[in-house]
Amino acid sequence: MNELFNIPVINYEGPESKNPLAFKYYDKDRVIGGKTMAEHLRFSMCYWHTLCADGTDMFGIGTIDKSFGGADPLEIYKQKVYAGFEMMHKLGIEYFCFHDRDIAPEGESLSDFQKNLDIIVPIIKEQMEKYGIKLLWGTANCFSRARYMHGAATSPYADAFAYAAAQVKKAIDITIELGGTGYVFWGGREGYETLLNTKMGFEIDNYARLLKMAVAYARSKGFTGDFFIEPKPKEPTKHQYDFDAATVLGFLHKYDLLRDFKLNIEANHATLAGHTFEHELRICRDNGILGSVDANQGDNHLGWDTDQFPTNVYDTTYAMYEIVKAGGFTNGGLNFDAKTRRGSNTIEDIFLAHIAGMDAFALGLINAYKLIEDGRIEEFVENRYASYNSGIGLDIVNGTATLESLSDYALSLSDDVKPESGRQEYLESVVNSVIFS
Ligand code: XUL
Ligand code: CO
Repeated sequence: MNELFNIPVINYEGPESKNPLAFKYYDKDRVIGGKTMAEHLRFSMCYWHTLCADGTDMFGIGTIDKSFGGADPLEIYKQKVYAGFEMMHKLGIEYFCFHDRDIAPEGESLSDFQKNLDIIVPIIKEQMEKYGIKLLWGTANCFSRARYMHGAATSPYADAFAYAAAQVKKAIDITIELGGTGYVFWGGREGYETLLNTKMGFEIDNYARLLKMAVAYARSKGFTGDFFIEPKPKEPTKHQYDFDAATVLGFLHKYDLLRDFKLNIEANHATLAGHTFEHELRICRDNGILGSVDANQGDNHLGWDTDQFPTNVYDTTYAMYEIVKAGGFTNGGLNFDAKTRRGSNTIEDIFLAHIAGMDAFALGLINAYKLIEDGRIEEFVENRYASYNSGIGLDIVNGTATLESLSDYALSLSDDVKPESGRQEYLESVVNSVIFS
């Protein structure tokens, strides 16, 4: 089959290169901390933004044609497969992620949709084998259609729940068929607008019911990968049930789902929740629930999910610091849940955007290791908590201290407590001196 894009395979040329179609920092075989960059970063292309989103927004129609030469719906989705695999191959991206609705036309009914999926999935499989590209995770889109306007698993209408279950079942089948190592739940419409019409507790119980059914089904079919929940606040409902990592952690505890679920942290979702990307990753690291990452960035001046390609190197540095400290990815990776701006409307822009994102994360990885090797940040943090290594602090940590013993201790202090400076500005300057050395 002829190539669709007149764009070469993208190679590493180093920081001095001025070639837009080359990596400046992402050198896939470079070994850092015992693993290659490719093994650390596990880049993934997202099907929906890359192969489906055409720049449509609420003020205007699309600005880029994503039919890739196809004429009728099935033909268009076949062409998307070829386009996607050519892009991944040329960019050296080894993984991809999809929603059911991204990969095949929905047709007129659920059974139409499933037939269409059965036509497209073998083509995807053949391309995966041809290029050695793997599936990171699959998911079902249970949020776009009107049937889900009040939620899917959290809909007041049992038929919507059942319809979502059918989609999830099929998406799990496809994920298993394609050897995916993860299955994602992003609670698109799982939330509410007003308590005046909502049984919140019942809806959340139902959400857990669907997740348990999904786990039981997938495990019975031999799926050994991870399930991921992707937290997000605000969009599209006013109160999203999976608001942020800490909220999801509480949910997983309550419904005893921690054996099967980890989190998929998206940078722009973190910022919408009023957190930094690294804060959400730290919650995961501290609780052993880091699963995967949707790599993108938001805009400080805008309050919505802009899904931009990540280029802010401070963000990628702090993120990679957390990811490396958490032990790196097992079944997850860095999925570019990101789209080019509406005005960046060429195929070349899509390549340039991925190059920018991959280079930004390569720099983040390099910087994270520099910070770890430098050791000053970690040493400072360790020393800051040193009072818990002995004496009364150790008693607190050991559990031997009581409220009474601590009260006696505090009363015996001859002077007031004198905490030391947190030296934030100094630490920020250390980061700069390490990064730019
Ligand atoms: C929406 C979002 C989704 C999930 C998968 O904000 O991030 O695309 O990643 O459903
Ligand atoms: Co996402």
